[in-house]
Amino acid sequence: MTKKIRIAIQKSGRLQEQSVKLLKECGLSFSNGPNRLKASCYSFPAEILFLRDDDIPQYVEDGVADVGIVGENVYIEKQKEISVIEKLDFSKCRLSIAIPREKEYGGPQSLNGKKIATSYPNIVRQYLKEQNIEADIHEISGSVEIAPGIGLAEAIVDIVSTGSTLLSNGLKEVETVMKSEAILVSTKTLDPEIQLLLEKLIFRIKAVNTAKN
Ligand code: PRT
Ligand code: ZN
Repeated sequence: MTKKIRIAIQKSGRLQEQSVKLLKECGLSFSNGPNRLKASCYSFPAEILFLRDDDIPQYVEDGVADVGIVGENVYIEKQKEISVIEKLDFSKCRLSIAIPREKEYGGPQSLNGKKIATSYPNIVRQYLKEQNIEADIHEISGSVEIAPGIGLAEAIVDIVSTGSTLLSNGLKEVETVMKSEAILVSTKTLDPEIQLLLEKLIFRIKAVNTAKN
């Protein structure tokens, strides 16, 4: 029996639709009902695993999935021993610092001694270290944008796409910490048969993305 490459994608959320679309454009057909955890492909030796995006780096590091599609922001935050194979050109966003609109911004150094709320503590810690800033990181898992309004923090670091969430919460974007887009990640060492399947897949992804640009 030929081996199958196991591909982890987001179960539901902002990455889901385009991850499915990309794989389908690469000729991988599978059914993705709302309650499925995995699906077999009819047309390519692959199995699709549907997971929360936060769990994908761990599954790939453990080799439960051979490859996965995640946002670069999640890849960097999770600090797992996995390889970045390809940038995928969708789900583009940035991780930015924002402060209350009425406050004056005096550069990164003005964050010294402040409280920063974020769902990305590792990325923020690294940024503060590089900038030589001592600030207090307050980790929260959702609705980060409400933190300044309720007195939990003086600044936030969160994902920004159009900026409308910041605007409607009375915040302004003052600094970009990192840019992000969807990426394909893989296990560090792959079985040779799976490696060949991955190379086929990468070839198709490149062809699909070149045709678009
Ligand atoms: O359930 P699961 O854990 O799988 O999903 P999730 O809720 O953690 O993630 P999801 O689906 O919201 O986002 C998945 C990935 O999409 C992120 O990790 C980013 O790489 C990417 N992405 C792209 C975004 C956005 N754009 C985005 N706008 N992720 C989140 N947002 C949110 C942001 O948190 C903020 O609340 O949208 C709001 C800002 O958007 P604007 O347009 O108002 O600026
Ligand atoms: Zn998530």
